[in-house]
Amino acid sequence: MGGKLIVFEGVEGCGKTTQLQRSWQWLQSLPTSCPLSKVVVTREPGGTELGLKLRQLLLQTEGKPMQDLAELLLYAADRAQHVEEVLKPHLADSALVLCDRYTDSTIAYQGYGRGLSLGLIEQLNQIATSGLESDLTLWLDVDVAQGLARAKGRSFFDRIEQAELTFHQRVQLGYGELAKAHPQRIVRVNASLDEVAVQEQIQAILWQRLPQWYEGWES
Ligand code: Z5A
Repeated sequence: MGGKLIVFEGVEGCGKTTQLQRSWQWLQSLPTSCPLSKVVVTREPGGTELGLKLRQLLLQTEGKPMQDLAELLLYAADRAQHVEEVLKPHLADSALVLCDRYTDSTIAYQGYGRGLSLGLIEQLNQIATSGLESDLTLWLDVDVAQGLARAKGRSFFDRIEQAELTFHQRVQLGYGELAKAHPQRIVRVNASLDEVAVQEQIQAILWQRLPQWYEGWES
């Protein structure tokens, strides 16, 4: 496929949504001579119409607790729809796709966080994506307590944010292990700094990758 998939990952409050938007603005502002056909923003869960319904189910706080396996399968269903409806068509159209969370979230949250089988999750990720991996994953690494404090600055807490600190610490450990296992695909960003300093790191990383991806790109 001609396009490239860049994923933003990290624990709650790491600032990935903020940085994804800033990156999108920066990429849009590059001179038109840069050979980017288009830049698309999307997310998981909730990047499609079906996904928005699944997102509501996944993040709701009322009702009986959702079983861990049911949660895993709903994330997989969201991803299967998203890959076919959004990611593959845009990548086939040579777009640069910026995606808020993807397969590593499932490994970190459902695998390391909830303790579900990593082998099972890898199988499900493979089925849901038909093997589509990110070209680059930016792991916004922030201390769990610092991230949660940022997230708490908001007016509501969703179901997962109410979970205990140790859960988020296991998720964080998961991201660390993933980064060690995939050093070329996953690049760590120090997300404990202010928004501008975090964006500067991301632009430096993209500035290195873009010429490797797009012929005729001059950095
Ligand atoms: N999940 C899962 O379990 N398994 C899966 O497979 C997938 C997802 C795909 C929803 O994801 C949930 O889905 C998530 C994991 C689970 N768990 N929860 N809850 P989400 O990405 O939609 O929600 P989120 O993780 O809570 O992300 P968020 O709310 O969008 O937060 P964020 O992207 O990390 O941060 P932000 O919105 O950019 O910033 C948060 C606040 O911090 C905001 O007030 C900013 O102004 C502030 N901020 C941002 N950057 C900074 C810096 N650098 N300094 C200070 N303050 C900052």
